[in-house]
Amino acid sequence: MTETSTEPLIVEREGSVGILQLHRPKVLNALNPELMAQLATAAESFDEDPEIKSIVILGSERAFAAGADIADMAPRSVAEMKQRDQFRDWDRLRRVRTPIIAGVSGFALGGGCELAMLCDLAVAADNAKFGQPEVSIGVIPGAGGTQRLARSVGRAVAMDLCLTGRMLDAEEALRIGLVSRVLPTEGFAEAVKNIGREIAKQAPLAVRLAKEAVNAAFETPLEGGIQAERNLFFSCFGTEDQKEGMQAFLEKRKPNWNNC
Ligand code: CO8
Repeated sequence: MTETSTEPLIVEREGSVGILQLHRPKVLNALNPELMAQLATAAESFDEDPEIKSIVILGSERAFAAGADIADMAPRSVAEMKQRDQFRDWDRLRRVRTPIIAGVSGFALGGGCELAMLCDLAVAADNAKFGQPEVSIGVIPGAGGTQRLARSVGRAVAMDLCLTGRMLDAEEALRIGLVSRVLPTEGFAEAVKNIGREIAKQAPLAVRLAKEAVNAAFETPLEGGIQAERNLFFSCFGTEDQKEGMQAFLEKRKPNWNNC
């Protein structure tokens, strides 16, 4: 394992898994512009690296991220907020093609919850707490929270969370579909990396196409989404991995992936 940077972000790689650890411990990993810029740059560079097949974003045991940095935002005017265009880095992250897994331990509030939802998969430690408490500090979610919550957990729960600002625990997050798994806090980081390793074992190009196809469900009406999935499915038949994967199944052996 090689560490290439420290605060506000620790960037590591373990085999085919790129690991990005939010690291602003004094402020519960509050997301300031510097952290978001580094996160986007590191994720893009993993995305360009053919050896990296999945990316994991982690925080600390106490906090994934307690939201955007309130101290940084507090004095800003409308003009300053627009001028800074912080969402550019969120958009860069959204365009990464490699699957990104959010491993949420502790608080994932406001922008922290939005960051988890921006990832392709979110898994929670049993101590996780999610919420969109922006109304308690006079704003609303700004990094996609209202839209992604409404799409992933439905209007009723999205309204409940965004209007009351209440926190929900890991079990409730699992029940409503905000996360796909709840894992013990003990050994959590390793368990999340294992999910990354599981993804990394699959046919890499097919994984990226599957991500694109599932995302199409969020971005298009059903008819358009079905068409997008069909086109991506057909395109798999132009890859060596499709030939290898199916042949390996028929020959009862493990596949050797070539496409990345
Ligand atoms: N920003 C800056 N500092 C923070 C933040 C934050 N979001 N959250 C916690 N901190 C700091 C605290 O100020 C405190 O600092 P200090 O030790 O210097 O006083 C330290 O972290 C520890 O926090 P607490 O003492 O408050 O710890 P507690 O265990 O008592 O409470 C909580 C933990 C419940 C998480 C509490 O800290 C809290 O409520 N935090 C704020 C949560 C919040 O409101 N988040 C939403 C922010 S707004 C947002 O995310 C909008 C996103 C949209 C756009 C994003 C791009 C611009």
